[in-house]
Amino acid sequence: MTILRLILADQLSASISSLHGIDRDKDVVLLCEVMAEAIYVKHHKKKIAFLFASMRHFAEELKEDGLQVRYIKLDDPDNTATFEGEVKRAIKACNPKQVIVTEPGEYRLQRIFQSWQTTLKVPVEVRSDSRFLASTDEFSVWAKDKKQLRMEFFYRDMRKKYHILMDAEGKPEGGQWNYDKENRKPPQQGLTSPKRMSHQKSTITHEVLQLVEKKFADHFGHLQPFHFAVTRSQALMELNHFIGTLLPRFGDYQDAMVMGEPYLYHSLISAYLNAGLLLPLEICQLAEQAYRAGTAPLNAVEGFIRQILGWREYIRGIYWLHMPQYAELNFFAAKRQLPDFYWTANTKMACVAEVVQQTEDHAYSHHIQRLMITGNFALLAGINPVEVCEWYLLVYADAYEWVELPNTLGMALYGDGGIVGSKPYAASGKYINRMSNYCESCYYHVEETLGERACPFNALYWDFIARNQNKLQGNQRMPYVFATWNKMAEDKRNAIRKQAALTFNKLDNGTL
Ligand code: FAD
Ligand code: DLZ
Ligand code: SF4
Repeated sequence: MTILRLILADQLSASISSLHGIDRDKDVVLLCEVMAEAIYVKHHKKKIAFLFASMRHFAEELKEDGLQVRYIKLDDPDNTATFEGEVKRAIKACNPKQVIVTEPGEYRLQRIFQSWQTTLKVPVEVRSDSRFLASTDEFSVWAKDKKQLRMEFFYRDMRKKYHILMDAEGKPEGGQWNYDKENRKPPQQGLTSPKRMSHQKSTITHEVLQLVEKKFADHFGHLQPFHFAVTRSQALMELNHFIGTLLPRFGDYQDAMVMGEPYLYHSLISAYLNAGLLLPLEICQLAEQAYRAGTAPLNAVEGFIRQILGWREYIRGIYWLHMPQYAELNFFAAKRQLPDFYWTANTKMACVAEVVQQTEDHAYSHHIQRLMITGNFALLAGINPVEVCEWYLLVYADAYEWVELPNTLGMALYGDGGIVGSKPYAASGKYINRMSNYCESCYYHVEETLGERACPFNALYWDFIARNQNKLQGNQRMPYVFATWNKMAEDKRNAIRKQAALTFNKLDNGTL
C-alpha cells in the first residue's frame, strides 16, 4: 500500500530522511505551495520566489528519477492554503496507509505535525533530519550539566567527530583550533569583490516570478533582478565559485562592510544550504580540500568551516534545547516598536540605511551587517525582540526559525540573557567606523557623541550601558565598560543621557 511522503520547502535534498526506503511504484511524494506558510510572516518576495522555484525544479528532478510526485501549486484552484488541508486532500486522493515527514525546522510546525497523530486518519511518522551533523539528542547530551554552552567547545568536538582539519596525530591542523585573530581585517580603501553569479531562468522560474509578483505585491522586498540558484546543480556552481575564487580572502574580510558591496568575500550559500540544495558536510569537505591543495589559507578555511560545522549546528542545538520558552525571553524587557526605517531604509544613519536597502534589494546581508548594524541598533534602542525577530525571519532568504531565532534573540539582542553570547554585542559608532566605510558618507559625525549631528550609536551605546548596569553587573566580561562609564564626570554622563533622550525623540518622530 501507498505511503505519502511530505517534503517541505526547506527539505529539497534527495537524501532527505522522509524518502529513505521509498517504493517508487507505490509511494507518493507530496510538495505543496501553501499560502499560510508564505504569509504567517510576510516573507520577502525573493524568498518566496526562491523557495517555490526550487520546489518546482526539485519535484521535476524527482519525477525524472522515476518517483511519483503530487505537486500542488499556489494557484491550484483546489489548494486549501495549509499543510494540513493539503495532506488531507492527498490522503483522500491516494489512500495511503501512512504519512512520513522529516522533522521541520520550526517548533510551530512540529506542534502541527504532532497534532496530526490524532487529526489524520492514518499514522504519521516524523523522522529526524539526518542532514544536520549533530542530532538534537546529541546536542542535548553535550549540553547536559554544562554551566555555559560555548560554541567553541562544541565545535572542537565536531571537528574531531568528522575529522575535519585534523592532522595525523588527531591534533587540530596547524596546531590551533581557531584562527580568528588572523581574520576580521578592516576594509582597505577601494575594497571590492569579484562579480557574483547570475543563473539563467527556466520557464518554471519565469512562471514563479509572475506568480509572486501577482500574489505578494504588498510583501517587503524587490523581486527583480532575480539571480538566485534554484537547483542543486546551480547551487553547486555557486559553491564551487566561492571555494575557487573567494574563499582565500574570506577570513580577511569576514567582518568588513563596504558601501555598495553587499557580498564582499562571503559565500552566499546559506539560502541553498538551509533549503537542502547543498549539504553541510560536502561544503566543509570541499573547503578542507582547498586548504590541502594549497589554494586557500588555513585562517580562511578554518574560519569558514567553523561557521558551518560549529555555529550553524550549535545554533540549531540551542533552538531545540530551549524551545518553546526561548521565543518568549526578553532579558532587557525591551519594548520599543520596530522603527519604520527597518522597512523603508529612510534614515539619515548611512549604515542602517545601507543594510536595510541591501536587504530589500537582495533578501541578504552578511553576518556583521545583521549583528552590528541592524542588530546592534535594535539592542541599543531597546526594540521589542518579538518585532525584531519577526523582521529577521521574513526579510532574509535563508531564514527559518531554528536558525533565525537564536541568532537574533540570543546573539544580536542578548534577549536570552547569555545562553548564546557571553556578553551583549553592543557597540558604538567607533566599531562601525573601524570595520566599514559607511561613516564617510553619513549625515552624522562618528567622532561626536553630543550635538545635532553626533552619531546616534555613541550616546545610545552609553545609555544602554547605564540603563542596564544592574542587569549586567555580574557579567565577567563587562567590568571595564562599567568602570569607564562610572569614571566619567557626572555632567558628561548627564549630557550623554540627555543626548540619548533626544535621539529617542527623533526615533519616535521619524527624523533620525
Ligand atoms: P558566510 O559568511 O559565507 O558563512 C558561511 C556559512 O556559515 C553560512 O552560509 C551559514 O550557513 C553559516 N553560518 C555562519 N554564521 C552562522 C550563524 N551564526 N548561524 C548559523 N549559520 C551560520 N543565518 C541563516 O542561515 N539564517 C538566518 O535566518 C540567520 N539569521 C541571522 C540573524 C542575525 C541577527 C545574525 C547576527 C545572524 C544570522 N544568521 C542567519 C547567520 C549569518 O548571518 C548568515 O548565515 C550569513 O550571513 C549567510 O550569508 P553567507 O551564506 O554569505 O555566509
Ligand atoms: C517559508 C516557506 C514558504 C514561504 N512557503 C512554503 C510553502 O509553500 N511550502 C512549504 O513546504 N514550505 C514553505 N516555507 C517553509 C516553511 O514555512 C517552514 O519554514 C519550513 O518548512 C520549516 O522547516
Ligand atoms: Fe552609522 Fe554613526 Fe557611522 Fe553614521 S556615523 S554611518 S550612524 S556609525
